[in-house]
Amino acid sequence: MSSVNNDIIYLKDYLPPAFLIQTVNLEFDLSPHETRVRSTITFTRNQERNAGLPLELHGNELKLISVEIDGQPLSESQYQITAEQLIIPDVPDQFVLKTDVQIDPANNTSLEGLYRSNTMFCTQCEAEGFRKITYYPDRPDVMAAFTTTVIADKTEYPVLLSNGNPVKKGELDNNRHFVVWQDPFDKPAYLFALVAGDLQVVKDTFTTMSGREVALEIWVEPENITKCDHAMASLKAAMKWDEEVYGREYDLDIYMIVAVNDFNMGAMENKGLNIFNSSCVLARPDTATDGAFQRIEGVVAHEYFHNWSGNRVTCRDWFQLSLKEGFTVYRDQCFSADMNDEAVKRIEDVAMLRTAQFAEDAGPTAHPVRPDHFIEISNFYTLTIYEKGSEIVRMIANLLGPDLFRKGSDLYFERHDGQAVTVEDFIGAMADASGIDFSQFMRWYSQSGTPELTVSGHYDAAAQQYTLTIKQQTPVTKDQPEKLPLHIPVKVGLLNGAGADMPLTLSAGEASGAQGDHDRVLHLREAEQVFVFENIDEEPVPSLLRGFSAPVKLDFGYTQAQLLHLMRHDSDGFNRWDAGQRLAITALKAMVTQFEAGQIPKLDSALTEAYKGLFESGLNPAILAEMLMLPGEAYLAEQFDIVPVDAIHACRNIARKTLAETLNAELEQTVAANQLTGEYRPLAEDIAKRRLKNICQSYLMTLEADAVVERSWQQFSTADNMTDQHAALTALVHSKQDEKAKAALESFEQQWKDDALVMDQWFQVQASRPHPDALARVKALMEHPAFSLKNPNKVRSLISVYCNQNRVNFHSIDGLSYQFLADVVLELDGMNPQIASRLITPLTRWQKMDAKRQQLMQAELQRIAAADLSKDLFEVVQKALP
Ligand code: B3K
Ligand code: ZN
Repeated sequence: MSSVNNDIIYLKDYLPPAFLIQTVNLEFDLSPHETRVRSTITFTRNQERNAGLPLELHGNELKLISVEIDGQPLSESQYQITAEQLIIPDVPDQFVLKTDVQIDPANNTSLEGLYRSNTMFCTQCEAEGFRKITYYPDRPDVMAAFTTTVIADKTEYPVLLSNGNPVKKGELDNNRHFVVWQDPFDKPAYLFALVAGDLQVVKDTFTTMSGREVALEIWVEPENITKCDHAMASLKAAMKWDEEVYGREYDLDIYMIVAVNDFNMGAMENKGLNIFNSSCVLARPDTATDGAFQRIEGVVAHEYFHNWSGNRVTCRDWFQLSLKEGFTVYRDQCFSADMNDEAVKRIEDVAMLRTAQFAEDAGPTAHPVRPDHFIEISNFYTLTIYEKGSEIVRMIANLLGPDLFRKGSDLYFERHDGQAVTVEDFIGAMADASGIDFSQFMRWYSQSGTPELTVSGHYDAAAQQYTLTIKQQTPVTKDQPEKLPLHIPVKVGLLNGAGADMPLTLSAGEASGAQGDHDRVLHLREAEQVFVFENIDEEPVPSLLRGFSAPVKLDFGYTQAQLLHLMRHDSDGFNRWDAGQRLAITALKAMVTQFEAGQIPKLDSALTEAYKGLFESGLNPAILAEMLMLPGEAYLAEQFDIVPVDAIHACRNIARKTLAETLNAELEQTVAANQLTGEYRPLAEDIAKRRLKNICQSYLMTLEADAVVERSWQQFSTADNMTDQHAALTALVHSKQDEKAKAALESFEQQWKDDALVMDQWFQVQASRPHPDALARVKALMEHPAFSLKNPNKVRSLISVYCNQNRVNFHSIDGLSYQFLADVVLELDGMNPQIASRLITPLTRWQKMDAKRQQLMQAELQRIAAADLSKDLFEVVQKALP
C-alpha cells in the first residue's frame, strides 16, 4: 500500500475527458488466480479538449501482458505504467486499443473489482473498481456500449452473466464454455457487472406499461432458492410504482438480481444485472425479521429506481454522487411509505437522520451534500450524501407540490437521458418546470452542518395576532469556517385549546399554500425573520416543522403542557410523535442531572401519565408502537455537548423500569391483544402488531417477573417466524436471566448454524448485550467458526454493532474497547480498506466525550495514523486527528 498517493482531488479541477469511447469489447477468461481480461476499445479524441494530449487510462493491480494500437503491438518505450495508470503519449485522433491483462480475483479481499465470494466470481465497480479489472478511463462521464464475453469451466461455473442481453453462447475445448452479453445502452464503467457460478434461479415476468414483457431473474446459491419470493414481489411492486408515480418504464428485456455473501454495501445497480448483498435480498418468514423484509423491499426498489436516476441519467463526476443517491433514496422512501404506513416510515427515516447524519455533520468528517474535494471517493458513500441528499429532494418536492415536481422530474429525465450530468442540471429542470428561484436553495448542496432554528412565539390578544420569530444559524463545521443563511421550508400549524388546527392567514412573511389553510410552509431565508398570523382568537400552540419539513434542529422552548397538548392532538402524525420524544428527552435529561448529583434518578410522573394516555387514545398499533419507544441512547447522546454515556444508559433503564411498573396492566393487556394467529405475512398491519407486542413485552421484561420471562421463553421456543423468535431471544439475552440467555443462545445456534444470515443475528444479539463482559464475549466470538474478518456482514454484525450499539461498554473508561477497535481496523485495512475506514467511525467522535476518554480515543487514532494505511483509512484518520 505504500505506493498509493494521497492526493486531494478537487471539484474545481474538473475537465472533460480527453478521449471518448464508441465501443468496448471485453473478453474474460476466468480462473481463480489467473483471470485474463482482453479488451478492445475504440477511442476518439474529445474535441472539447486540446489536441495532442496523451491517452491516460486508470489501472490498479493489473499485470499487463500486451498492448496494441490499431493492430500494432507497443514496445515498452511507447508507454508508461505507474501504480495507478497506463499512459500512452503518442496516439492518433481515432484508434482501436487492445490490451491483455491478468488479474488475481481469488486474492482480491477488497471486494472491489472482480473477486470471489464462496465459489462464485462477481464484481463491484462503483465507484472506481473497474480499474482493477482492466485499463480504462474509469470515470462516469465516459459512457460506452459494452459487449462482454465470459469464458469459464462449464462444471464449476455453469451460469455466466453480464449486463444487457445474452446474444450468443457455446462450447469450447477443455470443458469450457462461453456466453456473449450485449448491453445496448451507453454506460460508465462503474455500472459494469459480471457473475459466474453454480447458481439457481427464480424466474418471473413483468409486463411494462407499454406492453413489453420483461424477464425477471433472481440468481442465488442453491441453498437459498427458497428465499427469493419476497425480493421478487418487491421488484414487481417497484416496477409498477415507478411507472405510476414517475412514468418510468424499464428498458431492457431482462432484469437480473444476484445474491452474494461477501459484499461491502447493501447492493449495486449495475445495468440489467444488480448484485446484492445476500442480507438485502434473501428472506423467508422463519429466517428474516420484519425489519429485514422491509429493508429488502426498500433496497430492491432503490436499485431498480437507479435504472433511471443513476443509469439512464448518470453523474458527470463523483462530486455529484448525491444527484443519483439523494434522489434515489427519496424515491425509495416514498415507495416504502406507499407500501407501508407513511407516518411510521417518516418517523423511522427521521430518527435515523437525526441520530446518525446529524452526528456526522457535527463530527470531523462533516462534508456538504456535494463535497468539493476528496482523497478517496469510497469514503463519501455517507449518510450526508444519501439521507441528507434525500431530504434536499424532499424539500424540493414540497416546495413544488406533486404536479410540478413530476413535471420537473419528467423534464430532467427527458432532457438528460443518456448523459452524465450535475446537480445544476437537476435543479435547472426543477426550476424550469416550476419557475421557482433556487439560487439561495443551492447552498444546501455546498454548505455542511445542521442548521439550528430558534423560534419564539408571541400572542397579542388585543390585535388577535400571533407572531413567530425564527432565527437560523448553522454551527461551524470542521471543513467549513463560514456559514450563510439557507432557504428553509418550515411547515407550521397552530392548534387551539381544543387541539384543532386554526386557519392560517399571514400578513407578514412569505409562505406557500393559500390564506386560511390549516398548515402553511413558511419560507425562511434570512438569519432572522418574522411571520405574523391574523385573526387568531386565542393563544395557540404552534406545531413547527411538520413532517420534518427540513433537516434542521429546532428549539422553541416548549413547556411541558404545550408538548402534552401536541402529543394528544396534533393532526400531523410526525409531530405528534416528536412531541412525545421531546417530552421524554426533557424527562431523561432531568434524570441525568440527578444521577450526576449522586441522587437516585426518578422519572417525571408527567411522562408516565402521558404514556398511559397513549393506550387510551385509539392510536393505530403502528404509531402506538413508535410512540411508546423512548429515544435511543445514541439520540440522547446528541442532546449533550459532552456525552454522559454511563448516566444515559442507567437513566434510560430506570425510566423503562418505571414505565413497566406503572403501566403494567396496559402493557400486559396490549401484549395479549396483539397476538397474531394464522400464517406469517410481511404486511404493514401485521408488522405493527408484532412490533407493538414485542415492545410491550420488552418493557415488561425489565421487571423480570417469572411469568413474563417464561412468556419470552415460550415465544422463543415456539415462534414460527424470525421476528418473534428474534425479539424473544433479544429479550432473554439482554435480561439478567443468565441461564435462560445461555440456553436460548445455544438452542438458536444449534437451530441456525448453517444459515449465515441468521447467524449474523446471533452475533448481533450478543454484541449489543449491555453486560460488563461484552468485550470479552465479542473477542471470543471472533474465534467462532461462523465468524470471518473477511466477510463484511460478519464484521458489521459483531464489531460494528458492539462499537455503535453497545455504547456503555464501548466507552468503558478502561479504554480497552478503543484499543480493540483500533487493532481490528489496522488488521482489516490490509484486506478491505472500505470496511476498515467505515468501521473506525465511533473512534473519530471523540470531541463529544469527556477529557479522559478523549485522550484514550486520540491515542488510538495516533497509533493508527503511524501505520502504513490505505487511502481510505488515511483520509478519515487525518480528518479525525486533533
Ligand atoms: N450505488 C451503490 C453503492 C456503491 C458503493 C461503492 N463503494 C449502492 C446504491 O446506492 O444503490
Ligand atoms: Zn443508490
